Amino acid sequence: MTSKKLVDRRAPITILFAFSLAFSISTMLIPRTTAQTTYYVTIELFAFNPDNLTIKPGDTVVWTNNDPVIYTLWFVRVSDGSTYLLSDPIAPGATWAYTFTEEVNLQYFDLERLWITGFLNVVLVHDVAVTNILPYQTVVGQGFSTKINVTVQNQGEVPETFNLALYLLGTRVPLSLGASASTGWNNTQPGPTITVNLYDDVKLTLVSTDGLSHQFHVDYSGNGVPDPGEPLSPVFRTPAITYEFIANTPGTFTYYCTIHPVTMVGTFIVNPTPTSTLIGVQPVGLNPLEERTLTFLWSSALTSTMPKGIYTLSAVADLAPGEIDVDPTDNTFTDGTVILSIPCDVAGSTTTPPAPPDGRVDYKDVFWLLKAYGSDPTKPNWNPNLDFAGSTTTPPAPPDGRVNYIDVFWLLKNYGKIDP
Ligand SMILES: [Ca+2]
Ligand SMILES: [Ca+2]
Ligand SMILES: [Ca+2]
Repeated sequence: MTSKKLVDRRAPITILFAFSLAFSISTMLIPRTTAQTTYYVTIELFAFNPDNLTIKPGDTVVWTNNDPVIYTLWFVRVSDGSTYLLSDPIAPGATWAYTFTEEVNLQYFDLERLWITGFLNVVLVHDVAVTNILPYQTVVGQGFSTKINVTVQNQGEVPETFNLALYLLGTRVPLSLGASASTGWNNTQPGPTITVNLYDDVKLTLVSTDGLSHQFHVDYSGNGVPDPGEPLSPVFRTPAITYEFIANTPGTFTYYCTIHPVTMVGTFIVNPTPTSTLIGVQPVGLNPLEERTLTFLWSSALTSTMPKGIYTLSAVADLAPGEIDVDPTDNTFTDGTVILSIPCDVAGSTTTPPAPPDGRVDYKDVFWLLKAYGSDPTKPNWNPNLDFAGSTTTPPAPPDGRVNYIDVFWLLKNYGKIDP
C-alpha cells in the first residue's frame, strides 16, 4: 500500500522529467534541422559559377551543366590534397546534387580539365561572445584581493572550448596644469602636449595662477564646446583641485579652458593601444546556446604591486587557432571600472553616492563601514566595498560576502593612513 502510493506520486514527476528532457533536446536540435539550404552552381563557358561557396553540414549543392561536354567533379580536401568525393558524370543539360554532411574545406576540379576549379567550404557557425563583466566591488585596497565575474555565451552551432582572459586596462597618469588667461596652460602657448594611452586614468592637479576662474575641457568631438561624455573639470580658482577622468576615446584632440579658449589651448593625444595587465586566463567549454559566468580573482599579490588608480575591465574570448569566429566583434567586452586605493579607503565623503576614495582612511570610511556592518548581499544595507576581506591573516583572504569584525579589524589597522 505504501509503496503503491509512492509510485503514484513519483509517476507524474518522472513523466515531467522525461518531457522536459525531450523538450530541451529538441530545442537544441532545431538550429541544425531547420537550417538546410540548397545552393545552385552553374557550369557554363568552362567555369563554375559561383566558384566559391560556404555552406553548412546538411546543405545540398546542385551543379547544372550548361556546356556541351560531360563533366566529372573531383573534390579534394584543402588540408592535405586527399580525395574526398567524385561525382557521377554530368551530361550536357543534366544536373548532379550532393548533400554535404560534415565540416570539410574542399577544392574541386573537372576531372578531364583540371584548370576548371571551384571551392566549397562546409562549416558550422563558430561564435563565442563575452556578454557581461561584473566586479564584486568597485573599490579594492592595495594588498587585498577582489573578484570579477565574466559571463560568456556560445552563440554558434558547435560545442567550443576556448580561452577567456580578463585584463585591467589603463594606468594612472598624474599631471599638473597651471592656468593663466594671459600666458596659457603652464605658461606656454600653446600649452604642453599631453600624451596618454587609451583607458589611462588621467589625474590632473589644476591650479589657477592668475586668480581668475578656469575650466579644463578635452574636445573629443572637435566642435569647440563641451559635449556629454567629454572630460570637463569643475570651474576652479582657489584652491587647487584634482580632476580625474578616463581617456576613453583614441585620437588627437584639443584641450581648452572653456572660459579662455583663445589663449588657453593645447594638444591632447590618446594612443589607441592601452596599457593592459592580465588578471587571468581560464579555459571554458560550452555547448551551443550555453552561457556561463566565471569568476576571476584579482589577487592580493597583484594589487600590492600595481599603481593606485582607476582600472577599466576588459575580457577576451579566443577560439582555438584555425577556428573562425563569424562575429569577432563580440569576443572582446570592455565595461566597468574598479578603483585601486590605499587599503580601506573606500570613499571621500559621507554623501550618497559617496565621492571616490580621497587618499585617507578616516571617519568617512568608518561611516560607511558602520552603515554596512552586519550585512550580507541579502540585506538592504549591503555594500560590497566594505567587505575588505575574509580573514585577518596576511595576505587577507578574498572578501567573504559579509561585513563583520574581520572588516572592522582591517579598518582599525589602517585607520589614519594617508596616501603618500
Ligand atoms: Ca563572436
Ligand atoms: Ca577615505
Ligand atoms: Ca568580509
